[in-house]
Amino acid sequence: MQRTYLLLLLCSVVVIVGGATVAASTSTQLYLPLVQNAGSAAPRPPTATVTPGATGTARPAPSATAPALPTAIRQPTAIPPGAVPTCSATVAPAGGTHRTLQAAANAARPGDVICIRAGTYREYVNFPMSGTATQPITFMAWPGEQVLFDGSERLPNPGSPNDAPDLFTVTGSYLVFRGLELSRAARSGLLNYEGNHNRYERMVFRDNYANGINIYGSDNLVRDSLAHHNNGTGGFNSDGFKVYQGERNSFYHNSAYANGDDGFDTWTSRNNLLEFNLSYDNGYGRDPNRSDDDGDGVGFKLGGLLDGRRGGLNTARFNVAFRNRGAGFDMNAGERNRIFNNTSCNNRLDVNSFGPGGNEFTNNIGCANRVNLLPNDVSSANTWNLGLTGLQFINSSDPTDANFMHLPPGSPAIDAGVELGLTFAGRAPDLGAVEVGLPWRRE
Ligand SMILES: [Ca+2]
Ligand SMILES: [Ca+2]
Ligand SMILES: [Ca+2]
Repeated sequence: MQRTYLLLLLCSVVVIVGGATVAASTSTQLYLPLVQNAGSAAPRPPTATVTPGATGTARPAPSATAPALPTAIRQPTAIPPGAVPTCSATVAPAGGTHRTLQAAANAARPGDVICIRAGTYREYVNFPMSGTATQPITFMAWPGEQVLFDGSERLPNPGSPNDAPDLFTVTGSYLVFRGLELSRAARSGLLNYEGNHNRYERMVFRDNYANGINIYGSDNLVRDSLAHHNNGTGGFNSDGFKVYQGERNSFYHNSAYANGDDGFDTWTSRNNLLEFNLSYDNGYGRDPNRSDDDGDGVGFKLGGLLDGRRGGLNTARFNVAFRNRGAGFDMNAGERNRIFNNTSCNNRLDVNSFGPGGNEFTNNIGCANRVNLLPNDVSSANTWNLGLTGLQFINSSDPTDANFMHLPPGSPAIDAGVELGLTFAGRAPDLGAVEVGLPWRRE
């Protein structure tokens, strides 16, 4: 009991940084909103320094070696070969309608479909144009072709990571991006800055210095996409899928792995929906022999507090967090999140909650039943409530296996959940992300 109290106390530490009250992990609080198109006068990160370990979640002890990370995952992203789309314009290195995506974007009008042929493109692209609700502008890879944007010709700025450009900067709304691979950016692969109602489908964000994709704005959707090895800044700001601020952004069927900080981090945004996502092996910086470049390593981080903006009211369901350096699910000073039917295994903690609380946890599997909850969190029908330990899975070691974290016949977690108004099979909902009798990543 005393131990629990001490943990809660530690996790509730609030630190004053530069006059602003901050209660969250160090990895994100130093990252301030940017003014776009500021040219050489790009804003600098705040000068305040924070001692690692002094804030928010207790950081795990440095690990001598990061786990061996997969370099490839079964590729869900490429657009399968098929019918040739009706294209308003084409982009191709050897010259379609345009040789650069920027030229095509500049000429695009609502309703246009810009088709991009195979190749490696070396351009940083701005998207200030907008479609409309009924006539979005689509930028898509040609079906069956690999379209790679490589940002390595511009260099990151290790001493001041925000003083570097993002590969794609999206300020427009009602845009659709499909099947594009964004890699090796000097900062993030894609910055959705104040753009709303944009859709990102079958994208790959990899090997970028900062985040894979970083969203400011509302009502955007990211689905069927990968974010991996975005790890240049370690704990500073290298998340796979990041929302900095905004509301009602949705993440479906995405996978995040081997990112330097967190797999998914909704920071100070609210009312986001995360469903059927996989997050594993996050929290290890680029150098496997150093731990001082490693981040928090949270699978799904659902809070954030900065300048009075508090994250929360997010819904996370049917997600899997596995083998992350930190907690599988961390409320990170967020409030009133709804955490339903998730699976958290082989993480430092299954769940970590601190802040004002009021979160709901229902039907979740925590393989170790190691959870830090607040007194006003509501927790029912989870493995830690039911005393279920030693759960078995058909596959519990390979996140790319089709049966990963699937319950075998006879598991005590089958039909052990309570009804939440969501689809289930059998007599009752199962515990965890994968309902026996239904595909995991269903619509
Ligand atoms: Ca983060
Ligand atoms: Ca490292
Ligand atoms: Ca069931």
